[in-house]
Amino acid sequence: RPKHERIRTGLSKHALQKAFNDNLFYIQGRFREVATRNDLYMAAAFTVRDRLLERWLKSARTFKEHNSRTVAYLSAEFLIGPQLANNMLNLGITDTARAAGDELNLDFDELIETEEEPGLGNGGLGRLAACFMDSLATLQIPTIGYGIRYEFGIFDQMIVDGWQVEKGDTWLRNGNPWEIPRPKIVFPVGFGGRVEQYRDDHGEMRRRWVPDLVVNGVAYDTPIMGYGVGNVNLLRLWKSEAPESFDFQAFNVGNYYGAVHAKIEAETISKVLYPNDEPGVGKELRLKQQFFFVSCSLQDMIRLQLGIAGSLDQFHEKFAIQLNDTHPSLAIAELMRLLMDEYRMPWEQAWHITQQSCHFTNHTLLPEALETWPIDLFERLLPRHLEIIYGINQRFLDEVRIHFFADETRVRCMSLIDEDGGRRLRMAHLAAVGSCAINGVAELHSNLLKTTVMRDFNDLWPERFHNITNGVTPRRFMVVANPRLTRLITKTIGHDRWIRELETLRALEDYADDAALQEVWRDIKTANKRDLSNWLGQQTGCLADPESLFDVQAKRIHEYKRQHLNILHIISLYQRLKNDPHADITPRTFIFGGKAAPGYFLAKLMIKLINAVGEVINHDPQVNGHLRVLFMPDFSVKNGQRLYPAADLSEQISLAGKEASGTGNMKFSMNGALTIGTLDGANVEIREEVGADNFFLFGMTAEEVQQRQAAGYDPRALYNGDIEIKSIIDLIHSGLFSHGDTELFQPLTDNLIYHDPFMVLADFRAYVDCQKTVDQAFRNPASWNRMAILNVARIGKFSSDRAIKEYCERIWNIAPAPIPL
Ligand code: DL6
Repeated sequence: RPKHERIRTGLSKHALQKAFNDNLFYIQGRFREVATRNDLYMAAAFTVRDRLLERWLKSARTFKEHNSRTVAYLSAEFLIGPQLANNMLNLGITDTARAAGDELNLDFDELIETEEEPGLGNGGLGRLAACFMDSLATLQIPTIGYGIRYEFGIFDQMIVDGWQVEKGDTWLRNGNPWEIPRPKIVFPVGFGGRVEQYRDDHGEMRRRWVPDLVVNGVAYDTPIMGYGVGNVNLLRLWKSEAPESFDFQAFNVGNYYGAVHAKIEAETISKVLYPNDEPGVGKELRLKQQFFFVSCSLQDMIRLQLGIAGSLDQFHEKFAIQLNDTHPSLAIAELMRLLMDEYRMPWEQAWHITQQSCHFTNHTLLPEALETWPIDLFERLLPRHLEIIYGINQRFLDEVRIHFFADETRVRCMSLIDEDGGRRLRMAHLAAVGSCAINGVAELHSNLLKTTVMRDFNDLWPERFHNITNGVTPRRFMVVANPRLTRLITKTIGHDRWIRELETLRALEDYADDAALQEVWRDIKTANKRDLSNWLGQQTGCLADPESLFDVQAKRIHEYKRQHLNILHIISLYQRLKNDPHADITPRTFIFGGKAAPGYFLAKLMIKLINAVGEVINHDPQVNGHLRVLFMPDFSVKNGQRLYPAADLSEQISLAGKEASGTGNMKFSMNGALTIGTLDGANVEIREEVGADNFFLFGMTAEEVQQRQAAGYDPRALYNGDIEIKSIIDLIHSGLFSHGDTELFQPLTDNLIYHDPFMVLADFRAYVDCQKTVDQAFRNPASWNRMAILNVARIGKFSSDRAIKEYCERIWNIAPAPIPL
């Protein structure tokens, strides 16, 4: 082989060094003496990327030759996190690269730290998609992840005077070494216009869409490498651009500003990621985004299938399309349109192919998050799709009428169109009707899905409903995030197969009582806590004592997740210490992390309250040896990787029935944090797995929540009847945490006293009592460490590898296509 090829693909230390120097010189155009940190990072990233490319092309060629069945994972969000460390791990070159870097006098950790992460998601849903991409590649399942290449991802969060301040996320400003633009893979996407009737060449009457705006979607590809295998999959994200013809037409008629405006409008589509928990925001653009990426992705799949098979008759055998929530559910109408209008398929055949191709995952039962679109807006943007949806609805409702025999109430409830108030299109219904499988993301959530929001659908098609409990990748969230623990586990159980077979961690159970292991375990935790404390000290100016209990709640800030329940508990401890400075309380550091949607007032006020309480407590010499409250700014995948390994206690305290699954709960537990949690989402299954003795349970069950609400929940009675609750809320109200301002937090305190939609006060007593048990438990390091070891030993079920195997077997009917190394 020619020498330059070896330099691009070789895995030896020498090859890596040579490639690094070449990339710095020839790609970055820099020599070492003047190279910036970013230049060095880019050279390292290109060096790693080169090594992925060869395997990627081999994978692509093999899949094409074998016409392998392929998963098309459609998701409006992919929160993939930093790529450098993860790709080195998956390639198996971490140690060699570190040694190569040392010899070149490079600060390896600094290079990894330099990487800016693509924040192309809000939280759980987008991160799940990324974990699934990792597992799909590792399990050798041919996959294309399709999404949007947002120019601005989730905002960067700063904390100014205790408030969240949003800063634009300019993640692309220094270049993105992982993506490869594909200017030749480009598809037109229409909007607006009208539908025409015409007679085709065979004399048949047909309908076609004549949009009045067309934008282009250009592909940007990121290779996704499996761990320890030759397989590399593809993440294909679409960027919107104006077609060139566009400007020329306008220029020709002398409309220069019109041309510029149209260009900007086209490019706006992939400009910015929207928050998923802010009702009523940016509606029209969001609908455009959804249609844009779905249409590009389907046109791409059709191109691939025609290239291989020459016909679309077997499209559903080639592609298993997974709709990640309702955001891509327009795929159902668009695939129908493409098959019928562009490829002249009859309705029945197009419907069969569409329904057999599509599968739908629901990620939330919160009514405000269930997407609906006003019909008039939808019709204005997608008139032909509305016609098709009416056609689907008519046939579907005929089936409903016959199945439920003239039950018009069901017809109204199940219709794709909500006729109450303004007419709206129900996206979850469209997704359910157009998919052959529907799944929830944890046992409890899937059951609630079947008995509440999708009850009628479950009555009609019980065989379509499944549960696939979420999972997360141990590669990123254990091996990359927690190298100390990784080494200890491997040494203890004598192999590193656990990294791809997480269930084998069970072998750790045998050592749970081993005093020597418990001690090393604790040392590692303390070292991780020290690292976090140092980092937080730099960020916030406030240090934490690594010997104290690190009590962490990191997730989106939302009322249903109940960060305010946590704050009420902190204030209760503060009160106890103020009333009795000798009160016997285990020293604790409370750490919060998470972003609030920019327009979600109460969530932003919760952030302010956390910081305000922290400011008072951290500066009160009477208590600050016991309590600390820190807010980690800008929670992200990267910052999460700092938190999970350092937590002693993981706060999973949502109101039962509200958190579909949660995945942070899994990440904490696999790093040896014990959970304090309600019976919500995947907490239920985590507790089953790790054992009730190794989990701090409190609070109402989902059933009790329903009963209590049905009986008429009155938070005022709790406020008036429980002197501790009253004194805490009154303390907030008194202005103690707001420099005497008694109004600042009133929206929050009033909300708790008069509405309390997420029953914080109802669960308060149980939570505080449970925290007392935690306090006692932490005083016995041997038994605490034993519990932590057992958590890790029994967490195997929550690997995303297990989840993906279940999707493959139960939903997609797809087998691995191994690419030899
Ligand atoms: O399934 C991934 C993740 C779950 O773990 C969380 O419990 C759930 O809240 C989250 N759902 C969303 C919903 N967004 N929308 N629409 O992010 O999904």
